[in-house]
Amino acid sequence: MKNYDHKKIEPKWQKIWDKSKVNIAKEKSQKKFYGLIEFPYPSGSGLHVGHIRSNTAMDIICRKRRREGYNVLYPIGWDAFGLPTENYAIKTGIQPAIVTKKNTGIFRKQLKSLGFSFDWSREVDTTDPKYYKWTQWIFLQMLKNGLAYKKKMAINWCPKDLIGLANEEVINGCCERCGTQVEKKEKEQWMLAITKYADRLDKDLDNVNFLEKIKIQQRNWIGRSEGSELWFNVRNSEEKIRVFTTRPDTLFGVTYLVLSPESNLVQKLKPLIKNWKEIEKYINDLKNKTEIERTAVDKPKNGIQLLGVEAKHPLTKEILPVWIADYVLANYGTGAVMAVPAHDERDFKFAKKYGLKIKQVIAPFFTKSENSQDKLRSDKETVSRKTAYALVLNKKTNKFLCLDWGKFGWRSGIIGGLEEGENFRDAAIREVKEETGYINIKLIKELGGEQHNHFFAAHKDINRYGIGQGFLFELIDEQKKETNEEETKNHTTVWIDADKMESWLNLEAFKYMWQVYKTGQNCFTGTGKIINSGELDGMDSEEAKKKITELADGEEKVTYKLKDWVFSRQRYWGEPIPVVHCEKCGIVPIAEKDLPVTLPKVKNYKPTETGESPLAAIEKWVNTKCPKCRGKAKRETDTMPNWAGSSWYYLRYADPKNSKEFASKKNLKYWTAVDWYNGGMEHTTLHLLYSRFWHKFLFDLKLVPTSEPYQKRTSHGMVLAEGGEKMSKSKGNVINPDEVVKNVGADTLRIYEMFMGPFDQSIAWETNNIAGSRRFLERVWKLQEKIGKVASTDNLTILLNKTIKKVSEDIEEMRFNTATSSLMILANEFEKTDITSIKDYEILLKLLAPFAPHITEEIWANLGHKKSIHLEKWPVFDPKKIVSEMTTIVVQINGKARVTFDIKAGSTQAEVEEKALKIGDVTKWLVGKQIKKKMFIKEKILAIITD
Ligand code: ANZ
Ligand code: ZN
Repeated sequence: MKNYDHKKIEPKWQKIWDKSKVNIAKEKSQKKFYGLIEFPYPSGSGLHVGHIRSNTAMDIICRKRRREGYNVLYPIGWDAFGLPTENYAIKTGIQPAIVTKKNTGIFRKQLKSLGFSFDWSREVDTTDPKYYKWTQWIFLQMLKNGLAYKKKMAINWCPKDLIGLANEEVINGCCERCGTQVEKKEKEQWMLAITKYADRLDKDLDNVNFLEKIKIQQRNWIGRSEGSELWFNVRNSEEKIRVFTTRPDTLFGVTYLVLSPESNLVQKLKPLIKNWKEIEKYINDLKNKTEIERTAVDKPKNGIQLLGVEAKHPLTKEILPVWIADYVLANYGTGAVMAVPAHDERDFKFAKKYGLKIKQVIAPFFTKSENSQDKLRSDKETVSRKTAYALVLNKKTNKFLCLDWGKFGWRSGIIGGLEEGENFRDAAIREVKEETGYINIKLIKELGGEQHNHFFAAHKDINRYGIGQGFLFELIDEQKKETNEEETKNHTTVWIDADKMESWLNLEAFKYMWQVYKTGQNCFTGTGKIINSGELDGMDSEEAKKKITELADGEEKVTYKLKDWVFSRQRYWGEPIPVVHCEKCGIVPIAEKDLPVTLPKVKNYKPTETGESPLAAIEKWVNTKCPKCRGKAKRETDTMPNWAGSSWYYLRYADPKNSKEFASKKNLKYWTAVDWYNGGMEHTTLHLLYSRFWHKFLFDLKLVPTSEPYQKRTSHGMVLAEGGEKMSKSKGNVINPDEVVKNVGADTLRIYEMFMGPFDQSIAWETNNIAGSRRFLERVWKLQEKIGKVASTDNLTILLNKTIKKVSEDIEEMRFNTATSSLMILANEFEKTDITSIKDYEILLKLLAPFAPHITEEIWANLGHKKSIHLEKWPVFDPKKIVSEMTTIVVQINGKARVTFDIKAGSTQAEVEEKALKIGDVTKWLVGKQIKKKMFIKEKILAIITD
């Protein structure tokens, strides 16, 4: 037999498949499957081994689907606009279109050498004017429908790349591409109103099958927030301060207001402000700080009071100071905050730092407990009582003084009711003395403010509503007096180690105080009962949200973190935005019949120093006629961001050559939505959101048949360089897939990348391990020598069926590594036999074919088959043949598990008993006893009861 020669086999079959058009998708009356991968950016460095990992994965899925009877579309194309190509053009003077053509040529050849079952007839290229004509057309529809607009705004400006960046392209205040510190620059920008779709982009995630982590990322990015808009009148002014709050229930706890330093209101209030010089300086100093620096949880917040400005509380009419502070952002909510330091951590820290008032208005409320005795009883009345709680620390021993309530089941600190005219603190001190005898204690601090507890008090036989407050004390010395028996009859005093307290305490009141003590946090951010809020006292805080909003004449509101999408770039290599600026008519869209607006050839690709696009310098192109009045007009010179073309490419695949529409209704109806889209986690927030937005817009225009583009979305981990770093040219650690294909073959590379580790995790490349994958394929090849027409053994039949099941399920769950390893195990077992049954071997080949399409096709042909293995039905397993051979029985004697043993699966009670009663560790429990009863649960338990 010939040796396994991948160099011959692989190109041979690639040619045959190409000719026979097996992977060309047609719109047929047959169930369809549309599998999608993120189309690559054809960079100058060629295909990355990471591309191969995700492409192979979807290739396997698509190949399996075809063999399950689906009509499959697995397309490929180029997301080819972008900075690296443009920067290369700047350096070399070579036109980006030419560079792109060269790079896509390289990518195409590389992808073809890997045997992916792409439908190459549907290739798309976002930089092809026939393609971007439709990108421009969709933009014009957005313009027509009020979703595209121009706005002067401070954009993120990279002083090195001379380009405006979207927020998402700024990483830790620096340019995503070059790492330079980003500056703010005012510029007229094209914007897309994605925020108009924010609610649907959030809500409709319920209806798609995306990985949970992907949904979470989308939701976080959209940042839906339900709350209320409330307002405060400014004294001696017509102005109002409007605030957005998620906690209107805390309105009575507002002790000051904070405006964003950039807020227009600050300018409007200038006449009232007495310290304007300082305010102005504060605002100017902030200009160089990024949003992230300003709002990061761990950064200290600072602010300054607007002296002379005072606001009126809408309900209490109290006068409140007004501040500006860095942590309040101009473009979120209303750009102003009502500060509630008792219930918001940021406000709390701020109030502590500047000595501002703190007023508690929500009491934590506990009514469930670990101790079932405390459950409220409907037959008992509720008696309300003020209660003091104390934790007493002995610093010498690091133990806390506690009470063990014996039969009542409580384990608490010191606890007791207030007497007539007494306050919480005095009651706490008195109770410590009376209940424990320790007389010399000092107050350290309050713990957590007012809290409410509703429970059944067994020692008094009533339901109790406790309004309590807790304190921390330290023992000054260990001097003690006699305690009164009446005071101590229900409990004993115990000292508990500090590190045992958390698990020892079982009263909610104390568990809460313990948390406050341990975390040092005196600000309660949860929900509970309203206090210190006039007529609303006693209400559930959740209920109070609506009520207070009404009382204060506010409005319920939903706010989103998502911002509108900055859609212009001042660069050459992007889709020209298809409008003109007419001296008379203003902004006028190009007529649809005149699309595409194509990119002119230029000599110099450098952005102009003003930051205009290089297009601005080409007068012949810029100067044009107004489509409306035929008068003089100038073309828009901004281009679209490289997220534009990728927002709809999956639609173009449905009908890539159409010159009348972006795709025909008929084809879109057939192929959309995409059944399964796999891509990187780095595209989960932006690309995924942008394309869902465009799709919904087109759906609203009735141009696509579904409201969501992708039914299912999964993600892959990256392939890292050896040692775990990112592969990069500068580090010289990039693996060239061409070398690997040449040396060991595409099939080996595919197997290696599937076997290297869990698909959703990033894995480091290890050249040494490739040999193992190659050896596996060689062994599969060698098995041809020992096949014959023999019957399979029972064991092999079981293993074969299990392998079919495993590989089938693993592919669906993207567990390609375990699928591959079970194929390896099967091949091992075949090697152990003298003659391998042809039938069994063929099943191995059929399962292996999606992973290693060339070698399996070659062997298949060697075996005499005329039709391609990739057209064979996907194997199905026989459920009867995969019952596991052995099962474990537990023998219980009088309710206690005594022995376990293994027996053939499916054994009867009689068979199990026979074996069990021969085991010494079973019979020893039965000596001299009468068996009264036996119970049997198949494949699990044999229970024996004796007298
Ligand atoms: C009063 C309050 C009391 C608040 C309380 C919270 C807790 P999310 O959930 O992220 O939407 N806020 C509102 N606008 C802001 C802005 N422009 N810059 C910074 N912070 C702003 O956050 C909403 C909360 O963030 C709002 O609710 C407001 O503080 C603050 F116990 O109002 B809250
Ligand atoms: Zn005009």
